[in-house]
Amino acid sequence: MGQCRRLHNIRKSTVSILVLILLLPYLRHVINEGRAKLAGIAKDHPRQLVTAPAIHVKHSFEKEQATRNDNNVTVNLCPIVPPNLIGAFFVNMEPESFEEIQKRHPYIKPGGRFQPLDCKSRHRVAIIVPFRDRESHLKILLKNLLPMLERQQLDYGIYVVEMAMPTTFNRAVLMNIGYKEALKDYDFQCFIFHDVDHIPENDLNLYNCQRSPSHLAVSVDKNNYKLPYPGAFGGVVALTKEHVIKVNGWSNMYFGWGCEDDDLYQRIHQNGLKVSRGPAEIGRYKMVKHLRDKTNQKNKDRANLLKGMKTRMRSDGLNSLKYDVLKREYRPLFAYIFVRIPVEGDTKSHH
Ligand code: UDH
Ligand code: MN
Repeated sequence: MGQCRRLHNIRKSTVSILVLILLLPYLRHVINEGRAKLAGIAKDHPRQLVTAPAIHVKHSFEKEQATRNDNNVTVNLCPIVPPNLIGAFFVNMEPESFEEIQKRHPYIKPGGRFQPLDCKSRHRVAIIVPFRDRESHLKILLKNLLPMLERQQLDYGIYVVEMAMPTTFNRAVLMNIGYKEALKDYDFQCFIFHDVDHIPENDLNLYNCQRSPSHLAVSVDKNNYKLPYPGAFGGVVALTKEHVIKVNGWSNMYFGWGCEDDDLYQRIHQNGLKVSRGPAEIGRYKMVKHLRDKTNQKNKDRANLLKGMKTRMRSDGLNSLKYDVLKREYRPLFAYIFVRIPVEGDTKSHH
């Protein structure tokens, strides 16, 4: 009897273990969903807005006053919290022609300039996009970004800065050029330096500037929505005009891939500023999948350049920027600036 009972128990436990093993994937799924819900992230269905907009709201340093728009009609300053934000939105990764995108945004002016119609924006923002041979990425970006910028009630302009071939790509120098060229058009106060392949997923990620420079691309799908390292400053960052001036812009010396963003991060800290970051569930991006570009190979010198950044930062940056503008066009959805930059990287490599 005792033996039978033991046998029965063994059978019973074998059965429950089997059942457990079979259920394991399902249980894991339930736990993950629970976790995701807690974090405000759900995977395959529309994500609900669980975080109040107030978290990421930034101060306005301007006086609240009625003013006049283009048609000379008095309008009020836009509300501090834009009223039409929707939080997480579905990203559409299919490229679409610029003409189709333009049709949905009839209020955008040549050069990709926009202002809210019924109120005066609190933020004059230039979005600087470093670019070479990524037209499909640009289409995906604009398609998803423009509606979000409008909902955020920004007074914005988009600057696509392309580097002429065959020089090795230099992302940072294009950022500096975008900054300078944008200021020739308008008194922008805030600069969003934006990789063309980073597609935002949440409109609570406000494209404006705060007292501190901020890292906006906090969680990117290619990094499993995790910050790759604590000092990461890649993808999309926001700096005021004053911040850019204070740090002498970006270094011009990083030809090829890597470390130019870390250099800027260190410039910020060397100049007594700090980087701020919003919550990961808001600073979410999808990166368009791509291979390494032939003219943007890993920069073998990047670690050394970064090591010497402190001694160079006062002389290498906005104040040493050299470039020729080959084309400057106010296209319907963005200002296009085509530039050639002197190839210090190449001349150096001859020695
Ligand atoms: N960019 C261009 N054209 C280029 C190179 C870079 O437009 O030829 C710009 C673009 O805005 C891009 C940014 O520079 O988003 C950063 O470059 P990247 O996207 O090449 O950098 P990332 O770190 O990729 O994403 C590095 C190569 C990864 C290869 C992965 C293979 N699985
Ligand atoms: Mn990329």
